Amino acid sequence: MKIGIVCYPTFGGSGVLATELGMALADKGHQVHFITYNQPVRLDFISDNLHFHEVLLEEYPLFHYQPYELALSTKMVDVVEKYNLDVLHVHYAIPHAYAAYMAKLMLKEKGIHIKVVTTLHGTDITLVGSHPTYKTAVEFSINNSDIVTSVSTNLKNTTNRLFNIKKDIQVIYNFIDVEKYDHANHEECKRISIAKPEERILTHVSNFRPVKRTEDVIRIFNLVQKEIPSKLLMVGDGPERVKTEELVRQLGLNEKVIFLGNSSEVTKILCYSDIFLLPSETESFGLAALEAMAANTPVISTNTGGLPEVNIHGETGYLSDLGAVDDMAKNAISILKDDSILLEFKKKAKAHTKQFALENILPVYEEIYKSCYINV
Ligand code: GMT
Repeated sequence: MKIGIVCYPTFGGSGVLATELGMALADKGHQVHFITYNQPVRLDFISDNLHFHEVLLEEYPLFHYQPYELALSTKMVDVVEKYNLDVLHVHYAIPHAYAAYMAKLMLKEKGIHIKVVTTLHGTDITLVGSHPTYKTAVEFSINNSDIVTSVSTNLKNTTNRLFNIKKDIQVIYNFIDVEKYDHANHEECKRISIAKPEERILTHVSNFRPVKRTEDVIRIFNLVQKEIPSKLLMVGDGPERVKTEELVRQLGLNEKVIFLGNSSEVTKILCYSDIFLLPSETESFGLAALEAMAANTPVISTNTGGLPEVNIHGETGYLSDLGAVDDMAKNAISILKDDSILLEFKKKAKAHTKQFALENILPVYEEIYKSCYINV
């Protein structure tokens, strides 16, 4: 099939998932067209059946804000027409679902009937989408998508609670390529370059937005390192980074906390890790936690949003209430203090990821695309 994928091309989870999906579909012989304002960060190759179409914006003195939705829907129309696409799959409702609806209307005028699949990822519903500034348009674009999916049951329920949704939302969990992590663990894991043999390694990966509560990460680590010799790797970048680095200085942890910035080497970094910290205010799914588990890393997280669907309390890690820094530190210590306990959690974390394996989830998306194709 010929599939158009619209996403944010950044390090955020929705962009990562959309890119991995596109690459896996291309691998299976589908023709995939990414339509975004930059080449997606995880898109590491372009091939015969993997294309990237850049949405270009025109400067004009009258524009205080450039009309991205207009440029995006114009580009969608062009690409659907030129490459005869079968379906448009948009990730993150704002503004992608809205722009796709406009593209669909414009194409209809030309006698082309394209179906739109919208995948809800999280903050497009919880933090941004339900804000009065956007709510009406988000609700409209969800209700006017042909198929709507969400990445967890919790997100589906939240969407139905916050909006007046008139169609069924299908839950399709995020996925990972489990083998990619096995490979990194065996061949490229140079733990010794990060920590001394007796030190444990804790890791956090995010885009450092307030919702990630990166200062809680530091506070948890501060308590852990008092009991267990350890290092903390902070991967990613974003608005909270300066504040978080300041807290590290205040607590005298400069030697123990390493800020790595944005990285496309997350798989390699995770292979060093003994614990992954994710104390988010909310998390519709927590793809970063799933990636950590695939790399044999148990997760200490909050119990918010869809996290309990991914991280199993007492098995793949532990869940705590939002802001319960002491509890999260206590849980991390209970895993890290003993080699055999740590090994047991590592094994169970890895085993749990099998149900989120690419080969189980990809056919579900293919079925959805097929149903669009048949029902045009
Ligand atoms: O929060 C992020 O890291 C980025 C954000 C996005 O939309 O790019 O992530 C959301 O989508 C991910 C992929 O489905 C989920 O795993 C994240 O849990 C979700 N983030 C939140 O709900 C805060």
